[in-house]
Amino acid sequence: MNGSENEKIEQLQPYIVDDTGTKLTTNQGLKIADDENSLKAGVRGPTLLEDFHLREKITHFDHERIPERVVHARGYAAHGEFELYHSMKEFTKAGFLQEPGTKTPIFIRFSTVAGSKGSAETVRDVRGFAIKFYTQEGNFDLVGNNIPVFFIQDAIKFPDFVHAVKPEPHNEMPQASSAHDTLWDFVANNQETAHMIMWLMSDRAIPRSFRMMDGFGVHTFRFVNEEGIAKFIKFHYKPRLGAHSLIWDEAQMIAGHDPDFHRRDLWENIEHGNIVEYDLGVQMIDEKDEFMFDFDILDATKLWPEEQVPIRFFGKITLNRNVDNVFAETEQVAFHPGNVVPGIDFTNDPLLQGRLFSYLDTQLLRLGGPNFTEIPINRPVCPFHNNQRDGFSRQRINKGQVSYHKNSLANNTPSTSTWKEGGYVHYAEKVEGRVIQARSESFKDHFSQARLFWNSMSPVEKRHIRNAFKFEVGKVKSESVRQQVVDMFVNVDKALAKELAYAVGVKQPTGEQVDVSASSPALSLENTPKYPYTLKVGVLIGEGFSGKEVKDVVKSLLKEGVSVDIVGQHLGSLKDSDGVKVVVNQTLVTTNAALFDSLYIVGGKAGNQKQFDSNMIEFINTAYQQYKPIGVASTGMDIFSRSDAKPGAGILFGTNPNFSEDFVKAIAQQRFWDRDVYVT
Ligand code: HDE
Repeated sequence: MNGSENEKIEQLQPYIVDDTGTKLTTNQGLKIADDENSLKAGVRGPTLLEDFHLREKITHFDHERIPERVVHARGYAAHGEFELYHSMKEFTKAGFLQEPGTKTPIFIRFSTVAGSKGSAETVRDVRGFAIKFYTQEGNFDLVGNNIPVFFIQDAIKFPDFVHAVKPEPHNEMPQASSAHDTLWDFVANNQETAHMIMWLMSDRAIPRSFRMMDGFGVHTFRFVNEEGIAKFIKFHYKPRLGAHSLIWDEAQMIAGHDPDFHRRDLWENIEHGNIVEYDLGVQMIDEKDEFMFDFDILDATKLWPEEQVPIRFFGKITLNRNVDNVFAETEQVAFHPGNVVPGIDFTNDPLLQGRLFSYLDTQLLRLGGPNFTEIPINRPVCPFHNNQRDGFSRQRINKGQVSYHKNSLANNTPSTSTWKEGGYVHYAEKVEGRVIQARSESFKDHFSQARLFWNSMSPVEKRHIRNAFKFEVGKVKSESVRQQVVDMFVNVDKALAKELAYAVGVKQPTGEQVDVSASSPALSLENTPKYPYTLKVGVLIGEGFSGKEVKDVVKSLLKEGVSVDIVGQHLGSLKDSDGVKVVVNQTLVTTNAALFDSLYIVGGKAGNQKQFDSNMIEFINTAYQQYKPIGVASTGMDIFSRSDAKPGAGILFGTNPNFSEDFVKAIAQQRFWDRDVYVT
């Protein structure tokens, strides 16, 4: 077994088919003699109904598509494992959280929310971060996002929210974007959205990579231990590479140059054997402390500040294997927050409660009936037995006479299990009250945490949020909606709302911001860890380079795990005068500066010098405007001096004796914000 094999991968093996080197047959196994021509009465005559091969092939093709997910349609997944490093036995009975060292196979699907299945990946949106743990006690699904709060508080509003954010129904525009009238009309008229909108306007909504974003279970769940003692919990997953983001112009350029940017990044890194890791942890609150906070812990528009409730990390998530077939695995995987194991339970969060219905329901339509749990990617790795029978595409062949409980003919089996035997027993929460359709008073503060988030941002992050608001609300055609948004966000920050009012041409707001001065440093991406590992450098190179210089620099980048693309005027290889050869794997027209974290400008000669120089200057200008580090080799000085980039922080020259070391540090830093390139 290599490192990426586990019980789930083994379970999938009998279903994996390799058609290479085989004979072409029908689905009945009949060998095919002709796959080029349908059966006709005469070479130019009518096609015959008798042609079963034609009919089977076309019919199957006609039925290849299934409905895309109503939300989170655009997604990408990989296999991996979860390894427990601290026992959580004290808090939960969950079998996979008992013994340190226990490994559990996992499957993670990342997604955007609003866009269709074929939409670009670097759009401004929340990212889904759904994990299926194939535990020995059944599948546990942690169906989270990369933002810790949500737009609404009660599930009954989800269809309204989704209708508002999706493309507008009369003209189906815009695709995969919240920058339009209906979303902002919804926001202003449903002010529980305020906190989440602050996150959506922030850099969190344009992650650099699936490998570099936080994950959150969002809802408050429960851990319950063997003795039946419960704690409220919130799940957190943190990437070991730190959480990093794109900047808006870059994200927009990437959406055009490589709409598959995020999946390509994940797929390539796993293919290259690079380490993709996150730590999994929980925040915990004792049952007795339920009402100790100035927010309601059942309200999914609120987070628990880490400074108040620290995260206890207990295990490591690793992704290490790409799927064999995206449809069979990534598309057919069916997540459901209701898939839990003993020791993990729900709370009365009204958003969570609605999800417990929705996910099962949606799979029935999407996967065509109740047997979707038998699809290989969805099967648990532990045995499963019950009296459910039949339905479309049933795979199991259940033997015997009995398919009911209780029975005597099969000795009352399959039989139930007690809590001690691993049976799922719902937490015996005490409930009382009147049946009522209402929102708790404790859910009504929509602005304090929105302001807490704003207070926690660095000046650069605040600038990005202001710009995002100006872009998004600036796209809204209705002046009344623009005014309502300005009047709403004055509650969060007066200066922000005033600037927005000016930018979107509406009256200055008259309200006041809420009186909250607290901040939570953990919310700022400024404080995230920074490493050079797996960041991508484009080496812009022509003929006549200094072989030794380039070789040494590239070697030191590779040593730190930096990924390098050699970008020339044409594909093939280039040689310097000492015979050092480099193989060009991208050209200045197949790629773009936005797709790199950093550039190394080697410069040199090319067949069409004028074009080579002007393409290189465009690359340098773009990287410079996007605040990226740029390394300049001795042969690159001339072209660099002809660009708009100016020497300063994050610009490193090969003539400096510590160049390689400093360049690697600058790559890890990723951005050098003090360049005077933007005013807005
Ligand atoms: Fe989902 N959500 N959701 N959601 N959600 C779906 O299930 C729904 C919510 C999330 O990669 C759907 O299989 C309701 C919060 C992820 O396959 C659907 C409500 C969070 C994914 C559905 C929410 C999420 C989904 C669409 C409000 C973060 C993708 C297809 C009550 C904690 C999973 C499907 C994947 C997918 C319903 C709110 C995360 C329709 C009704 C909050 C990551 O069932």
